[in-house]
Amino acid sequence: MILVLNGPNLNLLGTREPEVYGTFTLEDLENQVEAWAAELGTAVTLRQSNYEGQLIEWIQQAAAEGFGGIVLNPAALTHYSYALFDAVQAQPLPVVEVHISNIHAREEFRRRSVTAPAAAGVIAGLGALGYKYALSYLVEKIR
Ligand code: CA2
Repeated sequence: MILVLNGPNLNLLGTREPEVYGTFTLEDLENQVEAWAAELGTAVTLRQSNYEGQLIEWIQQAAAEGFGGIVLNPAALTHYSYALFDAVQAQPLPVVEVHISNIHAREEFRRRSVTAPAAAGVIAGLGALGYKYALSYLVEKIR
């Protein structure tokens, strides 16, 4: 069972900046991720929050909830949240950090991820497909 977490403002997907984030909504993304999970023979739980503390609590509790891995798009928290870094670092599950856009091809402040060093790996710039590849990695890793 894999936990998929999306951070602040990702509930706004599909409402603007389609050239950066595509035209899909969060609901479209979540439906697509569920379909990919079914193809991979795994179950997913999808959550989104605009609150750093909520994401931290979900990460802290994930192993006890029975998840085997986490796909995490920390959104803008990526670039400054040492609290999120600590939460990822302090828990035992493999975490794949995913970004829809190529954060290295955008503003300077997006090029740094403070959370990435605590992750097993990072996928950026592949759009929604990044979630599929992250799931695929975790299914292999957890098996
Ligand atoms: O590319 C990604 O997935 C990001 O994590 C998305 C974050 C951004 O702060 C990161 O630098 C990169 C932002 C998500 C906000 O998405 C919106 C989409 C449409 C309209 C408004 C916000």
